[in-house]
Amino acid sequence: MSIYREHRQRFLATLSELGAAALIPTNTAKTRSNDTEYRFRPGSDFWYLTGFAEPESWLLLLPGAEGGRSILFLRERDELREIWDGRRLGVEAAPATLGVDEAHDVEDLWSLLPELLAGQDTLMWATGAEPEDDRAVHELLGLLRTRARGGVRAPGRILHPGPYLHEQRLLKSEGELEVMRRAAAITDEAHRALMATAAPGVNECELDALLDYTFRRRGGTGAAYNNIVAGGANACILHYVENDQPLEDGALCLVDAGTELEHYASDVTRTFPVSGTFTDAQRRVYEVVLAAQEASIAQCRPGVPFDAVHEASLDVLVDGMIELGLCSGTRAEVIESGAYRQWFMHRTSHWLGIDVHDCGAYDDATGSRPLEPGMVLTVEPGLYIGAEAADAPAELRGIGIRIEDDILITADGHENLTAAVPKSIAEVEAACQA
Ligand SMILES: [Mn+2]
Repeated sequence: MSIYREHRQRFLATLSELGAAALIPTNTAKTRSNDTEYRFRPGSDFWYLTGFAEPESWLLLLPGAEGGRSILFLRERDELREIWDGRRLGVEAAPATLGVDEAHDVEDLWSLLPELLAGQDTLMWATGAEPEDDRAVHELLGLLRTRARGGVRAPGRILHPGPYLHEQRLLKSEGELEVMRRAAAITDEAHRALMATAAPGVNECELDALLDYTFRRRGGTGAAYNNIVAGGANACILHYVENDQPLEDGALCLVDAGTELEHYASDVTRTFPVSGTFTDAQRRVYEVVLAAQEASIAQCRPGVPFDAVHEASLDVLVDGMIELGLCSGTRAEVIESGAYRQWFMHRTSHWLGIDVHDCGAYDDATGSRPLEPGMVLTVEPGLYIGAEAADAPAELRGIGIRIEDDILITADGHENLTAAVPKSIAEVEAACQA
């Protein structure tokens, strides 16, 4: 059984328990400019439940005693449109190909939905995502209510999928992890290629293009988010995406990039010396960030609160800031005052999955939620010392370093999905000279 069918059956079991129907559209096409569009990317909830990537598709799930029913709405085959816009699966082939119970032409969505939703008490619908779809769903519910005198019962409750579908997505299945491991392997190859290619005078854009080339050549759907290729002090701009400057001899290069494979993300950051060898100052900062990252990864096991992963990095980074002359006082004073934020201004982790910043709550009733087997999170501490940072020792100015891996929580600890990407100073220097 495909992983998507398995996801759908599990979610249908939840819906059947709740007595709720769920309506899940894919993404809408987004205009890039005038009459051209961005390459289509399916909606994450929709992809998770179908593995189907065509635009203009909707999934309706109905609860039921025998595991419920899945109904897909998709574009009908059309000889002329397919000549212009590409192949379509079509209504007839959809049930056998995707394992859904029924399929209909998406043109009939709004005329069939009233009948299909009549008698349902609860509709799971992600309000607030697409205003036009929101309006259509509310009009549909209004229409059903006008039929009350005819004995039609309209759903009286709308539930957001967050606590249900997004919690299911947070705990990865074996099938999903297999995809994420393959994505990690492609991302490893891409980072190695960059370390081997970078040299003084090579432009950031060449490395950016090499990332995309490696991702796509190996079967990825592209970058999971905009590549960051930041030479020297550009690394101190957290979301630097211009990627258009020549790399300078003696500088570092920070690369935050991961492939998307079958619409699952990987998310890796490495920082390496353009010339192939760290300077003494770069090495001292790198060792602090690496020790912080290792301390955080060591916290990754079931039962540990999500925030403890961040706090482990923060402790090591703050000690390092004091040692490097970036902050003064004790660790407790620097954390209390927030003075560390000048050099480390972001959090350490986020969930990872179909979305690079994946769904799932970070807190529960107890506060920061405990980690559980099947969760995947990034661990990405950094230190950013701007070129103009007057209160930093001169030799540290212009150094920005982040190190990021993708960590799966397992029953007895964790698995670093991206462990193969060179990370120690010796490994990074060897990869640069490869
Ligand atoms: Mn990240």
